[in-house]
Amino acid sequence: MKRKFTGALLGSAVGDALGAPVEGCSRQKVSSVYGEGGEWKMISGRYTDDTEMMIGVAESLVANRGFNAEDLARRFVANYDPSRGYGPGTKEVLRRLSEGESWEEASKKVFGGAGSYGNGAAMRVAPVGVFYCDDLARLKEVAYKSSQITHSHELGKEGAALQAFCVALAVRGGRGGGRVGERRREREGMLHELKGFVKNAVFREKLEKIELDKAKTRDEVVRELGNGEAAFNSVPTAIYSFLRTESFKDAVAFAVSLGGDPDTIGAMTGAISGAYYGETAIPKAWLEKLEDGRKGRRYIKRLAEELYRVKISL
Ligand code: AR6
Ligand code: MG
Repeated sequence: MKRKFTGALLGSAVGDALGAPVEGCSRQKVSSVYGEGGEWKMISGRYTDDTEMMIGVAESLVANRGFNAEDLARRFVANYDPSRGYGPGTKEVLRRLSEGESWEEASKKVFGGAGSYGNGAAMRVAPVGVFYCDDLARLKEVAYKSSQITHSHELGKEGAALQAFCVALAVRGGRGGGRVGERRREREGMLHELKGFVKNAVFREKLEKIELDKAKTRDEVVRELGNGEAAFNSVPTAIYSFLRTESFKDAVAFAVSLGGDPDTIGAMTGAISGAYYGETAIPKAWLEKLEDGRKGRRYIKRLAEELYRVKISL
């Protein structure tokens, strides 16, 4: 169980760092950078806003032994390093929060008052998924409230809840035997639960396009599921990247290979896959390359272990 917590948080950071150098690139450009041979050597190891915010979520859950919106909003502001590549909506919300606006209100002002449906709430939600893995009602409530701080659009919030739920299913899964038939049935069960979980048609329609008995080409995945910054163009894509593969490495490499918003699709796929396969399934070479400064790889691992300790002490 502990290795699933560390796997989810480190997996998210590793996926983010793997995708970061090719952010905004086409699928074709990604293969010219990482090669076609399947080697997937991590280029830089520097993580982006996805991981910086995910760290804030984990720190806040640990310090408060659960969710505390005001504290989380303060941590997002305190941790903010503009060089990590934040989305424009989130930048504006963080500025408003730093000027004293309330966590419930600041996010409602962006995009002409519609609020953001970007994937910025889903990309950081892995700690919520592992921490509330056994309490679906609370998981959903906390995913929504943690989104509200920066992403108040219903689709931004449901995207985060869907990603958190998939991480929770991954924590609970992967314990049976390794037989192909069993693995297959488990994934069908996960997909079924995910479809039953979502309320908005845009997510339901995307999940309906996922077929486990047919491998889509990358072009089909990009066309049918998307590879962009909107939650509905990236959360189902991350879920699909996990479901179609059989290892952490293949899942995250597939996610990044799609281009578009690969740091975030990589982070979300890495969180699900890390929660499912556990920390030991993350390629050593990727983990070793992940930055290890003040809030780097060892810090993230300790944070995940503390989150686990808090969880089992409740
Ligand atoms: N109306 C129109 N466009 C929207 C709306 C809306 N209501 N909401 C979002 N968008 P943002 P994020 C589009 O800025 O979600 C970083 O690189 C709009 O084009 O809230 O925190 C992260 O790593 C907007 O710029 O940022 C992620 O990869 C975009 O969605 C990515 O950016 C992102 O929403 C998203 O981060
Ligand atoms: Mg990013």
